Amino acid sequence: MESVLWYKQPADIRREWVNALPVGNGRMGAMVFGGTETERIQLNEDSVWSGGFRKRHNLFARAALDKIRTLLKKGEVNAAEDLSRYALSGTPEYERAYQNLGEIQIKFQNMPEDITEYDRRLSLEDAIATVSFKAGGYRYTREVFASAPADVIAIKLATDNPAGLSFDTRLLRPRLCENTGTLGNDRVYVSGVNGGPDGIAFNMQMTGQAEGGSIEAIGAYLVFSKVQSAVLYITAATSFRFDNHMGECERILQEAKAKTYAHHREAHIRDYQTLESRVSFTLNTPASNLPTDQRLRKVQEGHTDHGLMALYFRFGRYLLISCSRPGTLPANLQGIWCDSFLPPWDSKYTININTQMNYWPAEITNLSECHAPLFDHIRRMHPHGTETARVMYGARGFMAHHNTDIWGDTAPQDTWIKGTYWVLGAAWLCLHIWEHYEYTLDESFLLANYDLIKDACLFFVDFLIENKRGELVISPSVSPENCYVLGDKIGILCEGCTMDGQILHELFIAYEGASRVLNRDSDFAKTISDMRSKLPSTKIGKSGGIMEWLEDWDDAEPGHRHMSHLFALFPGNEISPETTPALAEAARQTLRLRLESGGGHTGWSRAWIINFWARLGDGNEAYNHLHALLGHSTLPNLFDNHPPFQIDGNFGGTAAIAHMLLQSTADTVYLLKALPDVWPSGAVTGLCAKGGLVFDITWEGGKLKNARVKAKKAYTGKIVYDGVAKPICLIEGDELNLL
Ligand code: FUC
Repeated sequence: MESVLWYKQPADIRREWVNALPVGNGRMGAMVFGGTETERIQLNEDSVWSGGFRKRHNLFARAALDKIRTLLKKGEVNAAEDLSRYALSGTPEYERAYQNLGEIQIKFQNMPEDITEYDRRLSLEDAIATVSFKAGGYRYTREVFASAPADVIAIKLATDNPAGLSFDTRLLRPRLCENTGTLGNDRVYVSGVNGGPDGIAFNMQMTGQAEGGSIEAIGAYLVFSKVQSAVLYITAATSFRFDNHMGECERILQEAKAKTYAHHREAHIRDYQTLESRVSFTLNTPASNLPTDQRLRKVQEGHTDHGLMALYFRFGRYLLISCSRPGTLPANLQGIWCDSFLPPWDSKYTININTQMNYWPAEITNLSECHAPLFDHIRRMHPHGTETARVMYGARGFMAHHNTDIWGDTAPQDTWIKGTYWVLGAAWLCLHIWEHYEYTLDESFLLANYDLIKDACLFFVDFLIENKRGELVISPSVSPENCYVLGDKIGILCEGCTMDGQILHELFIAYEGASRVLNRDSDFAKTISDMRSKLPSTKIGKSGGIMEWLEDWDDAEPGHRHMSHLFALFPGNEISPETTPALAEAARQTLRLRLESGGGHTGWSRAWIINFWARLGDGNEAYNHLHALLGHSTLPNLFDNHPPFQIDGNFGGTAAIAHMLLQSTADTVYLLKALPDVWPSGAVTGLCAKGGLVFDITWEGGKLKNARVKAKKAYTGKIVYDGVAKPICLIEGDELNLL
């Protein structure tokens, strides 16, 4: 199995952050550059954001809503858009930004310049980044890992040079830092408050241990002289979680130092492997002896490298394990890895697809617990989202617009008509609650989060209006983030669009399901079911594709990266070749048209496209776009490239590979539905299906060879392979071969 990212040179210290290798324990992240004279390890902590929570509701919204709706009804779209900009935008318009925490700098003394046998790698087997080289005839090694059990970044440096290793190291925050200094004779710290008096205060600390030689704390430096090996432990904490965040750092480091490095290393590997080893994937291709960046370059030149695809899949799971663990904040636009103080889109949560895409691999690739931070965050958003619903729209229930931040802010972000006034953020996020339930059948989880789904529905009970055809629609609405041709004008806002109906359909189905499972609120469920029957349905337009709006308007941007009107194909379930063949064919046509006009140019968009083809059962197309994802939208360290780096494509691509091999609805599992011809043999273990099933599958000569299923819960349904359905009925704990 592919297990390592490796390179023959350090990541360039000045520019090439995206060459550095990521480690993370969910809460803290580090990017390892692997320099020889100096080492730089850039650091993140998930709650280092700028500024506190603000109420940003536009108090003119409620009064303007009817006027905006009337203008849209009368076709005065641009006037409706202007009024929305004035009356619906947040005041102020921006949410908070995620930020760089800082970095560790290590400066080696008297390091000989004749570097040979340089090797930098990240092992996905044990989640340890290593650097190794020879200088002056002696071996120098370094390893870095982010331990979840010990809550630290751990670094070990060693040499076989009898003269030992001498270096100084410090923690650095290049901006927005208040204090730095020593704490005793083996610890240094950096602290500050981020973004004004109500901002998040942070503290980071580093302590060291030397074997042989000496260690001394001077100024803001730890100075190591002539040591045979040295260990560094780094941690950080903020006021987001702890009043005494400095004390928290102290406690963590004291506990870290009380145990040996070997103990931490072993505990880390055990912890990581508990999650990682659940799934394996191999395409039986010969192992490559090329470094990862060279393999990627070859793919960019058009060569195939199936092993690199398997590595990409494994890396996607590695990233999710490393940036989203129970108790942490959810993966943001960059997961947890961010070297900027003003990152692209604030590296926050864009919830009109990107955050959701981050979690597409969570259930199917057997990382269900890594999904938990998203649920915690929906809970964090809930009080703000009920206030936004009430204050801005005079509605009950829970809503969010197209972004949220560390505080769970739900007021609109930007004054950007194509994105800002979209009201389905909470609705789409709540589908993840239902998805988690469908995979795990965990009723206590569903009960604990039932109110979120219910309140997301309640908002639409008050907010939807009837259009001229008697359909229940959102107004103002937008099909993210596209626009349409309206005579000689371009329109963005409208009265209902296809995606609205599709998301609401899934939300209402989810709610009705939850109400049934938990035996609650049958009257309200009836209201929701009645509303569902009045939602606009997905229609086929004059192009033969799915209509993006309720009128058959032309796309003003036919190659747009968002394919919102295919939501029902993926991640939704309403369209499939098996249940709605005509709509599935129209979805194909939509994809063709979008792609002909240049669609799929961002990493995440390409990743979505792979999932669409997988859903349509077209493995060869899925493969072509997976190849394009690696060839056009992947950085040297295998991070997804929007451009710039944005992690959603990694997760969307990982989920897509899983969906090529296995897909499921509540009572049907499809095996190898989108297996490309160029993957004739392979094996995958540990993929999950809805209903609490776990599968190990092997195939040969392009045909299923074996499928073993384990039932975590009782299951009645069918398994479909090659168009043939086989009914199965399993009791909890059953494990059997299907062929
Ligand atoms: C949406 C996308 C952009 C980008 C941003 C973070 O607005 O349309 O491409 O991914 O989110």
